[in-house]
Amino acid sequence: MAVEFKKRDQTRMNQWLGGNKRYTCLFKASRDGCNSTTFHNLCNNKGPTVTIMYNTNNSVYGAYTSVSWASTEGWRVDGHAFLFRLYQSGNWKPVKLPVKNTNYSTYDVSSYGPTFGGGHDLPTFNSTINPSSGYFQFNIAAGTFGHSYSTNGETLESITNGNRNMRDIEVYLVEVSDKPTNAPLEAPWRNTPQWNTELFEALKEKIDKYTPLKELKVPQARVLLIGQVGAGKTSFFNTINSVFRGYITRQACSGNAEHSLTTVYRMYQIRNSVSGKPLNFRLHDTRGLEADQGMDAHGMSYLLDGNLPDRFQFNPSAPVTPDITGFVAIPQLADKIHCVVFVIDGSTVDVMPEKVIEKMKGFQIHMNQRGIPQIVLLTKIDKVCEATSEDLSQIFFSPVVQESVDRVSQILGLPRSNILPIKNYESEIELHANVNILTLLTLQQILNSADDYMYNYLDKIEDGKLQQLNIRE
Ligand SMILES: Nc1nc2c(ncn2[C@@H]2O[C@H](COP(=O)(O)OP(=O)(O)O)[C@@H](O)[C@H]2O)c(=O)[nH]1
Ligand SMILES: [Mg+2]
Repeated sequence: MAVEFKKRDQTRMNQWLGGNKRYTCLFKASRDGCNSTTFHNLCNNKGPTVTIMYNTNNSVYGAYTSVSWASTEGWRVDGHAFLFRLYQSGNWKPVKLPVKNTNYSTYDVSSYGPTFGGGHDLPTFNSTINPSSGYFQFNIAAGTFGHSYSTNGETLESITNGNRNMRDIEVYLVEVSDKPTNAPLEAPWRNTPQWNTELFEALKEKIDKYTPLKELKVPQARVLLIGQVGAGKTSFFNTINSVFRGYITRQACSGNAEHSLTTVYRMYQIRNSVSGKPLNFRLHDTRGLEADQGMDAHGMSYLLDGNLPDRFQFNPSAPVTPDITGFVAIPQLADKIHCVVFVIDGSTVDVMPEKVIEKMKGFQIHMNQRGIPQIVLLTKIDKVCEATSEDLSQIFFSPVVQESVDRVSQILGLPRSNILPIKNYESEIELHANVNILTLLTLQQILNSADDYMYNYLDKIEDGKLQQLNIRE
């Protein structure tokens, strides 16, 4: 998890402080040095501040004081001060602990860093701490948690994991802002055509008529959906299916289960609602991308190469081998995966387990070797941004959504244009025009990527690097 005060955190801080604020970083230990003199030089007499600490367990917590730091060499009185936690071991668990003994809100002493409570409730450092192994080990011992601040059932352990190794400590100046931090942007962060019925009809018709490159004689583009259990893979298929059927369908079973409901490898078809004929792409829905369960790199290679049959039953305790029933020994280009779609729950991007990220990156190596384009679907975007949840057409004006997209692009090393935020149908019983449009815009991008793969394939054939034999006649 990155060490930064994110939009979501700022929104929560605004709620706690009551009103929109502007946050300016005055002190950052990793940049300025973890030194009490530097801290006071940079932060004294500036105004209200919020101190944020990031420990090596990915817990993020800190304190707010409305009183300026000033090296008064004593305790300060502040009835507005509070301690808080934002994340506990990487999980978003915000809690606010208001001051109860206001005489001891902060310990404002020149040889001390930002220190809170007479206990000290939340100790930090004095003098200088030099970083070792990439963190700062705080040198003030834990005092009496709950001395000056309410505990609200929390303990020092539940706030700090008893961990005093800090990746960073930051102090932000808090000022009143006339602009809400998550106010819609003036210009969209990504341009799309005007969302209206004409766009919807045009996209639907285009996808209805979609055919992969004729020269390659591939009847259907194959798109692999891969992601953690509950990310929204099956819902994405159901959403597309609903758009083309013209009503909400839950043909494929979706839902939150401890382990993937989808242990069977399915290659779903979407059909034209009038003719009933399948459209020229398939969505392959795989079991979850779990840290310990799910698929290994070997299984992934078979999947990408088209060796595994429809309805193949994954067994987490037995690796895939060519002995399995229905193994496609000599897959054709038509059987291979032409585009991979990582499906990521947009509302939990910040807390994606390191192991899952590693696993995805491991898979990416195999995809890159094969030249398979990769797209990321950021699902549940309605849970990320309230404005977007109320009106999906705000999605490209949302700074929160933009931030999530940037983040995922960084994590997976994919261009931002490959990261597509979406909202699936989940509890709706009726179609919505904007959900339909966003779904089709997204699907269009996916099919374009599958085409990119096929154009590259054609280039390779024409360069004589591949044998035409690989194409099913
Ligand atoms: N709010 C919201 N919920 C979603 C969205 N997509 C999926 N869900 C819900 O997330 C849960 C898991 O979805 P599912 O498609 O079964 O995930 P899978 O395991 O990746 O196939 C279900 O309860 C869905 O209703 C979305 O875009 N927004
Ligand atoms: Mg599923």
